[in-house]
Amino acid sequence: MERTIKHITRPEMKEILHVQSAVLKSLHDFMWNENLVQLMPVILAPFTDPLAHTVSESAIEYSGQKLQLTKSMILHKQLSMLRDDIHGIYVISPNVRLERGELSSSGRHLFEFSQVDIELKGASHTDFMRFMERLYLHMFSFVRSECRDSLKSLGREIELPSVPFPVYDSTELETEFGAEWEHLISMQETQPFWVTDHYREFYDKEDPITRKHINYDIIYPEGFGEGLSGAERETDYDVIIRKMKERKTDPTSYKSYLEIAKKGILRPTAGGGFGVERLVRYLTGKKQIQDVCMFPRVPGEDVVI
Ligand code: ASN
Repeated sequence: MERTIKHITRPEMKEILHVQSAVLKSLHDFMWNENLVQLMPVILAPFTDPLAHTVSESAIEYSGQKLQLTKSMILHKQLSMLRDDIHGIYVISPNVRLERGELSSSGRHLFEFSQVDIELKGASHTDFMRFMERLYLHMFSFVRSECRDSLKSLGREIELPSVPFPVYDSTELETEFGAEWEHLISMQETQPFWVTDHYREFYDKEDPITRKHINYDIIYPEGFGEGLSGAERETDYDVIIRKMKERKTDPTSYKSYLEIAKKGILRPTAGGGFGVERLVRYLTGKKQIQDVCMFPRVPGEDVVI
């Protein structure tokens, strides 16, 4: 218990929370100016993001229904776009991903974290990439000017990234750097950058001719690693079904999502989401993600409070 009390009361937590508050204030200001509306999160639903990697099952029984704990709001973002009168939305949602305990020492995994998820109607991947670069510049500038003292006491300087961010192709990086490409390129770079074309979940669009995945990540430099993932979305029912089969995604829990997709009314959108804690970790220069959370949920570790 002493360790927990020490963690909560450590002086730098105040400076870190100050930076986090500046990130969120500048986020909301930006979205307001861009005329995006904010959704409230859902934490329980019949379906959630299948994710591209395996995590332990997290679902509850309620009133005879099986409800999944949200892993990301991706499919709900997509469904909210059925409305004609909304051109873009964002949501800050808790994501529960019961990751393997071995990830406890990665410095960047939590089994519960907060994701800022964004979706833009009719946007292409490049529209969304430019949108995110403007948002990052806006947040970084605000943090730099409003959190001068906090950053100084944390010993961190933030450079404004140049735009457009550099773009790399994941296959080319793998050829050049091998399986550990993400970490190696992150160590080399000095500003956030994009990595495109990842084999992932069924909802990320695939180019029908080249079969390239029209998706992207933002990777932070200095070894901080992946911070955002997103894509243009698959809207064609037959393609969704084929991709679910290829990925061995059990369609059972996706029944209502698939019924809607079958009507052919899913809109072309592009979007993505970034982890709040990972962004704050990068901006404050902390090695361990638990250092930026008041109540960290570290994979495999006991939850004390
Ligand atoms: N937020 C991501 C997206 O919009 C999905 C995820 O977090 N897995 O594509």
